[in-house]
Amino acid sequence: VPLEETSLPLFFGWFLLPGIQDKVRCTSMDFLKTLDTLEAFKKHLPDFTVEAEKEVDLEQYFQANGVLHCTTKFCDYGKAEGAKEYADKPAVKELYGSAFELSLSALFVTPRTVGARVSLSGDQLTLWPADAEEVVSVVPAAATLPAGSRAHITLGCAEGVEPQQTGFDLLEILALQQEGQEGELVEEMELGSLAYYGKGRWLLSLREPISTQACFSSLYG
Ligand code: 2AM
Repeated sequence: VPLEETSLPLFFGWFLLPGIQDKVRCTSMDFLKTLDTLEAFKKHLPDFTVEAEKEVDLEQYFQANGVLHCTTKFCDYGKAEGAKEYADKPAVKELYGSAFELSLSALFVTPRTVGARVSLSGDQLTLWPADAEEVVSVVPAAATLPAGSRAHITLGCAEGVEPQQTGFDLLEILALQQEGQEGELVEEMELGSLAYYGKGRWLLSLREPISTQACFSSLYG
């Protein structure tokens, strides 16, 4: 592999500081613990798992992986399209190593992933790649969503599921909302309102967004 390819990271993103990582993980665990005991969840269990189980332990179902972060640009060490252009952006160079406050506005669960939606501020959008929502082959309506719609933190994936799926799952839910489907309001929980979007897709809109400190950096892996 030529050196210029390895000089780019696996990805750029905001990495949550250690203390807040624990808080977000705990909030996510509490949510999963509550969700799988709800009658509404049990009713929709066949959408969620193909196996004819009566119950699913969501905390076991999803595997956590690595440091919590919100990917901005996946570079694949330079092999991904637009990687070099992104790394050369003035905002990326200037803000590399800076601290940010990310706002987590929702938690979502699907049969594949659990994640947190990140609502980016104007400043933060300067670090967002223009093509992040151009994934029409996976989520047809995604390209019509505003920039930053895909921003998320992967909190866990079901066995055999790649982390990039989390962003697709979020875009799918947002595309449904854009079409005017607000989801079926299932329950007012302490954290916020829980809505069901069919096919095992659940969205908890947080009453109080979770503000998380994060450092803009990159991972070489
Ligand atoms: P994630 O951002 O949804 O968690 C390393 O694999 C990181 O890069 C993960 O955080 C992963 O998903 C993200 N990632 C992997 N492949 C990607 C792709 N093709 N596009 C965008 N992000 C990707």
